Order: sequence, then C-alpha cells, then structure tokens
Amino acid sequence: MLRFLTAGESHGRALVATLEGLPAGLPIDEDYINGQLARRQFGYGRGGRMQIEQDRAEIISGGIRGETIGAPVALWIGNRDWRKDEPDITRPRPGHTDLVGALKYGFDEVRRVLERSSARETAARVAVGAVCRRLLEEFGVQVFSHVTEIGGEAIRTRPERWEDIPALAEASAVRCVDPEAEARVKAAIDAAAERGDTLGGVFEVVALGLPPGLGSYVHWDRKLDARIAAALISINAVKGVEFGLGFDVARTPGSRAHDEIFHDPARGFYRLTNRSGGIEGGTTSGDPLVVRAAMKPLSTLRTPLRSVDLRTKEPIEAVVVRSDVCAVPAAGVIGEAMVAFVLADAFLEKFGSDAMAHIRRAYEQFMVEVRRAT
Ligand code: EPS
Repeated sequence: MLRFLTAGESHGRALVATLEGLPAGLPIDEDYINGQLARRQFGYGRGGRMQIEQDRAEIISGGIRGETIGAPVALWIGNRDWRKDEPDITRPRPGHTDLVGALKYGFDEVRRVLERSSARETAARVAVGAVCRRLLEEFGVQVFSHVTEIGGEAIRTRPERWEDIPALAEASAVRCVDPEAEARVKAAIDAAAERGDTLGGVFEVVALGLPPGLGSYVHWDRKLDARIAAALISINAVKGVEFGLGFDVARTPGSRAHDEIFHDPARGFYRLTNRSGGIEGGTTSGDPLVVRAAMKPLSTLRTPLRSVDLRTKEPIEAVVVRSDVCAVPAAGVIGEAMVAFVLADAFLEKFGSDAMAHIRRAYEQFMVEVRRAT
C-alpha cells in the first residue's frame, strides 16, 4: 500500500511530505519534482504569493544515488514567506474552513485554522505526485490535464487526439487548449479581479497507457473510480468529480451510454467510444482514463462577504487576505498529482512488490497474457 502524509502551514517554516510504500529502484530526482512544482505555481489569475515563492523540493530521505531504496521518501519544501507571530484573525470567510475550524477546535480566532487549511499544502501533494508520476512513466503511463472552463467560459474546440492536449495546455496561461476560450477566460478573470471577485471552473485529468485491470469491482473501497474521486475531492475547493460522460450519462439512453465491444485479430478487443472514461466496474478498461473536477470560486474575496466577528458576535465583513482571483489552472496540476498517486498505488497493488525489477517482470508477464487472451 502506497500512502503519504503532509505537514506544514502556509506561513510556517516549510511543507513536508512522507511517501511510504514505494519500491526500491525507482529513479527520483529533485529537478523532476521541481518541474512539477513550477507548473503548480503558474497560471493567469494567481496572487502575490506566487511572486514570492519559487517552490523547490529537497529529497531528505529514501533515495541514494538517484534511486529509491525501499524506505519512506521524505520531501521538504521551504517557505520563503515564513512569518512568525502572525496576528489573530476573528472575521471568518464564508466558504472557507475558518468558522467550522474554529468551532471544531474551540478557537476564538481563525489564524490557527487558515494556516493549515490554505491551499499552500497542495505544493507538498504535487511533490508526492511527481514521484508517483515517475513510477507510472516507467510503465509508459502519461498523466496530464487541461482546463475545460473557468467562470462559465468553456472551451469549444479540442484536439481529436489526446496526445495533442499536453503541449497546447502547457502553452496557455489558463491551461486551455482552445485559444479563443483562453481569451474569454482571461477577460472573465480580469473582470472578476476588477470587481474584487473570484472564479471557479472545471479541469480534466487524463491518463494514457494504463493496462486493463487496475482497481477492483470486488469491494467498495478498492474501486478505482471511488479512490480517484476521493483523491480529487480532497483538493481544496473541489466540489464535484465526474468520469467520461459524467452526469450527462444520467440523461442519455442506454443505447448511447455504453461502449460497444469489438474484436479483430490485430487489435484484440477494442471499443470505438470511451463514454465510461476508462473505468468499468471500478477497474481500468485499458482506454484513456478521463476524469473532470469542478472547483468552486476561492472564498477570499477582495470585496468581502458578510460575516460575524468571532469574539464580539457583531456583523462584520469577512477578512481580506492576499489570495488568487482564480486557481483552476493550478488545481489541474494538483489533480494530476492526486490521480498519479492513486494510479501508482493501484499499479503496486496489481503488480505488487517492493522492487522495481520484480514489478516490471510481473507487469510484462501480465501484458503478454492480456495480449494472448485477446
Ligand atoms: C497558495 C498560497 C497561499 C494563497 C493560496 C494558495 O498563500 P498566501 O495566503 O500567503 O497568499 O495564495 O491559498 C488560497 C487561495 C486559500 O484560500 O488558501 C499556494 O501556494 O497555492
């Protein structure tokens, strides 16, 4: 079982993560992780903090001479904006964890809540996800994402081939593959910034090159779609997850909701459609995994919402702290990290062992058998 924990507050000394359950013999290097961290910092609509930070991970345990040794991998990302003795805050932001966090722990202010609930923690997740992505790459699995809508402005065109999405998304300031949509989205972000408002949106994560059979239909807690959905919902501000046709499947008749099965000797079994989003019965089908997540607008508004002071109980405007107008492009990168973590876990479960060489043998043997069966 692969698992990780993060620790760290937004303005504490550092974020740290411990990733446990990795096999020995996996190449890991800081430059690779840092490339992913830079992707998370990027995006039109991000706030002042990203000008201050240049997130860099140090591998502080679990790797020797560029490869894992089977021990837990600990990662450290220092905070440049490390502040001591930040003032108390008593004006909770509607939609943030502020009020419920204070009630839960009996605090009479929210500094003790927001420091940990800040989306800054997701930098540690992206570092963990980078290591998992590296494992998946060893087996030809590619994980990428793009933004399909922000503030109600959606993409209208997309490349036919999945393979063409990453380069287009990476070249766009809002990670949209449709340049016309990019212009509309940027204008919407500018207008929201002008109003002191924030915008949410939807991002899509795709994984190519997955073998069939990852996950399980046998028990509820081993279903891969359930695990991916939980991982994505756990990202700050994510409120919904859908696979393939998504909620539209509920409005589509059965004759057009499923993926018909074909066979020819060269290709084996194949489907012409991928309405399932690459998962049938909680298990990968071998087609691309396609999952989308909906992110709500950030709850720190420069034009604040109405709230109540925690100490005086008087009506007051919510606190205004530095924040982003829109962080959907960054959320896509975090989504990739969470999906990579779940897929790496499912990979180890299926081909499981504690050494890369043994996992590779199990994987290759399985693929030979799948091809023979088809
Ligand atoms: C973030 C760091 C935070 C916020 C943002 C994301 O830094 P600071 O509070 O110092 O500006 O910019 O967090 C939120 C939007 C939030 O609501 O928590 C980051 O590193 O991604």
